[in-house]
Amino acid sequence: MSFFKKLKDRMFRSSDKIGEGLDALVAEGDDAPPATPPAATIAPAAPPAAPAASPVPAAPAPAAEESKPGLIGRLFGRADEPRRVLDDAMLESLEDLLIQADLGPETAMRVTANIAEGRFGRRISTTELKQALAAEVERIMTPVARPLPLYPKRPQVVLVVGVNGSGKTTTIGKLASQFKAAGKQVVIAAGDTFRAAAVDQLKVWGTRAGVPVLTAPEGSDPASLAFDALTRAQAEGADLLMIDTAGRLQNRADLMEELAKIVRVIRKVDPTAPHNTLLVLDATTGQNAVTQVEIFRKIADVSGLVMTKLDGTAKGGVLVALADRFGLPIHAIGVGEQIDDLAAFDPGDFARALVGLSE
Ligand SMILES: Nc1nc2c(ncn2[C@@H]2O[C@H](COP(=O)(O)OP(=O)(O)OP(=O)(O)O)[C@@H](O)[C@H]2O)c(=O)[nH]1
Ligand SMILES: [Mg+2]
Repeated sequence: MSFFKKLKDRMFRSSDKIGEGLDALVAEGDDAPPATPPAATIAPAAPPAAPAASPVPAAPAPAAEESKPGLIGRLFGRADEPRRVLDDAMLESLEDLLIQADLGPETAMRVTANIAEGRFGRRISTTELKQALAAEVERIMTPVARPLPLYPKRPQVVLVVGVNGSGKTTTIGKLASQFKAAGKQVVIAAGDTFRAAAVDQLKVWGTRAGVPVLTAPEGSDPASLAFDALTRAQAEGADLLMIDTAGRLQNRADLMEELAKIVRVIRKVDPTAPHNTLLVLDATTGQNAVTQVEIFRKIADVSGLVMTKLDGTAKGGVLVALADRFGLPIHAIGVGEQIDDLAAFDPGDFARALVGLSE
């Protein structure tokens, strides 16, 4: 199965939400009788008077070959597609739809304005609208789609931060497995010394990935574990050290101090560490992810994002808001709980999956 197919299948809830929303949006203002009996359309055709709400005159009648289900129409398979004049009312509904899909008000407004440009007053089909939206989303996402950079510096230290349950430990396991498969020597430090279960969970992932996990007794200082782990990773000539952390955002001052101390202490071993600080975000939290980025950028020097749980959420659109607002690199996306359910972020695939377009 191609990755696009997998992504689209997994992101079905976001895709459905936006895709179906766009279908309904166009169908509800469809101003032309369908070429086939009405049974073929999902929504009842709107009365012909609908475009009267438009403050601008309707676009000139479409070319004859467009309105007839002729050869061209059949070739492109769109003869029956509903069309609607892109007017103010439709743009407003589009903006609302994008806000509901978690793109956030500012991004939704900008995207809507860009879609209006050059198309306002024209009769637009659902496919054209989806393509325009996908192009906008892809344009926003392209600059941030960057895999985790690998430096010649050994060991490269990757500090992984994020709120409770966002998927830090799982993501470390998945990343470790990918880097291991790519021939890198990886070490994991179980810096979440707060809970014994967290250490056990990381050990399971270490075994799955075939990567050593360095641990410390429950309740011990995560900074001293990080120090030991980096010293050992250096001695062993490891390529990559990933440090897991606890995500107790309930107590921001504690967490801030804990992360700052980890950084301070590992810099005694390597003044350039950490080389990356990955913020792991849970897509199901929607707009809350925006707040999390703001907070963690203050607490830690976040260098990139991983968005988890894009499978089975209708809130995947928040990734567009994050890209538009912060421009932080998106290194990978999580689309499931298994070891190979972490993918490089492909802006084109993501955009098409998000709006419900096929490959
Ligand atoms: N569906 C899905 N579940 C995920 C994904 N990533 C992580 N999870 C699940 O989310 C839950 C929390 O993941 P963890 O990796 O334990 O999260 P954490 O950030 O380490 O959590 P704490 O250690 O409590 O701060 C687990 O049940 C994971 O299996 C994903 O991409 N998709
Ligand atoms: Mg964890």
